[in-house]
Amino acid sequence: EVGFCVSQVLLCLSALFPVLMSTDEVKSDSLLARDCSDIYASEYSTSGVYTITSADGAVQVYCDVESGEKTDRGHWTVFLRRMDGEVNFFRPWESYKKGFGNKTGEYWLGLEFLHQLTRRHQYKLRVDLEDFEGKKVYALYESFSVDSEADGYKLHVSGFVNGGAGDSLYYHNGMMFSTYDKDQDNSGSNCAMIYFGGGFWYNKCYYTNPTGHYLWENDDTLMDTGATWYYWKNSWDPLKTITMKIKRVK
Ligand SMILES: *[C@@H]1O[C@H](CO)[C@@H](O)[C@H](O)[C@H]1NC(C)=O
Ligand SMILES: [Ca+2]
Repeated sequence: EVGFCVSQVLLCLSALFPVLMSTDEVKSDSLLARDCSDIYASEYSTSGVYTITSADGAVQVYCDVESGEKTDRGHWTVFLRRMDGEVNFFRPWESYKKGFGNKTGEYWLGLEFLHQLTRRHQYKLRVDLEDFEGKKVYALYESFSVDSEADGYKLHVSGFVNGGAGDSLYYHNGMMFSTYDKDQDNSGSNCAMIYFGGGFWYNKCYYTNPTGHYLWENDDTLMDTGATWYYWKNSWDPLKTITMKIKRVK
């Protein structure tokens, strides 16, 4: 039997691993769903931009090794970063699906990639916030996943742990994703349009709008449209930095 296998390697392999041999399955297999944890395994020790593999090929991403408690450091794959207003976030569905921006600065990683990662493994979510006085807080969610495009890239987030930021995402749990050209929110109008936001899991409309206008300090005229996280200070003040990052649990 062994001798037979040696001469018929492909046939034997396909009998042993039918899933791996089917090209359709390979494309969506977890083998191709990589994140910063895989980089970490091959020894990186500083935060920065790394190349990981996705179903669509190589993707650059910012890996964060600084966040988290001592026992919980590293491995964070950043999927949203706001820090200086250099990137325009008022973009259409296609952009939010595929990702855009500058991996050393502000960017959105892409909904399809988020879906491909979170459909195969369990992830947690961490949101880091900083205000213009340099104060920092965070919110942690023990579970985070994003449904397929056919299901509107619906958000599932639970297991809130308060790092001082309060829970602004509860209101967005179970919502589909919306952009100005794809209204899947619960509002009678179009949240992305009326607040000039980017794309988000808008409800009716939001308690956080991390893809909103980047505003330096508080400008009274535009205050309600900024990149904000309401439950930190019970205010709509814009924030200096917002990053959303995920980490594989298992
Ligand atoms: C990317 O963002 C960083 C930080 O804001 C900036 O220094 C750099 O010039 C940007 N690169 C490009 C190509 O825009
Ligand atoms: Ca609507």
